[in-house]
Amino acid sequence: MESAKLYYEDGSPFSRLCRTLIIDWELPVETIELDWPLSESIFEENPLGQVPTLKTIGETIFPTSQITEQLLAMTVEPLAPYFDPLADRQLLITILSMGDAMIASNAINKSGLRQTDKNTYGIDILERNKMRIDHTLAWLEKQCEKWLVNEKVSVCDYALACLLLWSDSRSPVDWRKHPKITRIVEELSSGDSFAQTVPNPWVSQD
Ligand SMILES: N[C@@H](CCC(=O)N[C@@H](CS)C(=O)NCC(=O)O)C(=O)O
Repeated sequence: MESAKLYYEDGSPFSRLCRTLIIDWELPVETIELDWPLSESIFEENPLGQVPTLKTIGETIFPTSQITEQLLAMTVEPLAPYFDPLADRQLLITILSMGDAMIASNAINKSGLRQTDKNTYGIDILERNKMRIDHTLAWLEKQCEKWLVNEKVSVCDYALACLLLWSDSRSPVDWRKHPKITRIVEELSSGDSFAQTVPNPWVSQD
């Protein structure tokens, strides 16, 4: 039977989350690396033109939150990281949305699109994204126990670690001022699935 395929890009933190889950949940999913910038053919798979994109028999799944739920559905027994979509969905989507803000600000900076004209929009987008990120991190730190969800490592911890490790090499965020978040990210970053998915700093730009 044809296996499911995950299209990913080496530097993408959203893709890294899916790749670590595939490794740690021991899933029969083939991972297919796409070059940066993504070719326009990705729009044939995903109308948003983004990775990660998961192709299973008869279905193409995105965005990342939906892919994590599909990957969970493919597991045969509960394995770390744990995930209860009903209970954890708001937390996961908030973390992933913070990631969207991080990626958007990085794209604005790297493509030279900083403000050059009068701002008639009412807010400074880069400043507002920075506030989103700072407030989300403070909110996460406040509700953190050992892990973001109780005493068990979850998909939310993995998502946060993928995004903050990405930020170190692309658009630095001062996340190390939060001790509980720092412990989570440092502990996860030394694990096998994170070691196997370290991006090449010289190849990908995103
Ligand atoms: N909200 C999306 C974000 C995915 C995303 O931003 N992917 C980036 C790579 S990190 C991408 O494919 N960018 C290519 C493009 O926008 O052209 C998700 O949750 O999957």
